[in-house]
Amino acid sequence: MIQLYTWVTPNGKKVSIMLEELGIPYEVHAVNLGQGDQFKPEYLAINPNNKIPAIIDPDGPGGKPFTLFESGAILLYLAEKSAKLWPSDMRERYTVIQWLMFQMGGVGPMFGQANYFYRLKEKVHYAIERFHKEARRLYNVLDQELARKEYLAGEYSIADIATYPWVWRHEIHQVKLEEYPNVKRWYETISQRPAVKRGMEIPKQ
Ligand SMILES: N[C@@H](CCC(=O)N[C@@H](CS)C(=O)NCC(=O)O)C(=O)O
Repeated sequence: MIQLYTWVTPNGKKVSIMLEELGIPYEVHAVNLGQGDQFKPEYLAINPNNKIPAIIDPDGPGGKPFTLFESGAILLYLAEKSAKLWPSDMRERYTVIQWLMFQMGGVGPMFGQANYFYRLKEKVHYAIERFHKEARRLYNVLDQELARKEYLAGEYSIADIATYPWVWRHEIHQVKLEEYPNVKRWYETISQRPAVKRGMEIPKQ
């Protein structure tokens, strides 16, 4: 069974949503970031970058166990291995990868910084303004794209799975979805998916 190392944060929820969408059985290991579990030697042996998520697939390539960290790499691996949510057409596949990279390089880091500075007790106004502005710019890009398409890459894909849990945090980075009606429609549609509902509950606390 796939072993999933995760916590209650957006990057972890991407992988539990994906495993639920694929219907792959998995065992959850809660890595309590607040208590510093990510720095324990046994976890660093799985992810030397001391972050969640990570997986161990006992039936990896060549039938041997495979350890993988970085949520984008895990989504790509699970999609390719299962041949689901993984377009066979090269143009479609790279459109999915493009929006996945947009999430990994933009949405995740920028929304993450905005969340951090909004929650910090000592308010650093320059940082709040910078990351809030960048988050809003990214919401605008998403909104324009979703005005033309139901999902980021056309069909529902790992790009949506990667982006959804970050938009789920919109209240923390103080963005009103009403200002981005296409993102709101997309967010509400994805929220209705049974696999997404189940994946968002992981890890159970
Ligand atoms: N690029 C990484 C980012 C992972 C990441 O930032 N994880 C956060 C939680 S969402 C974490 O584990 N932070 C713990 C720490 O930095 O000590 C990925 O997508 O997997």
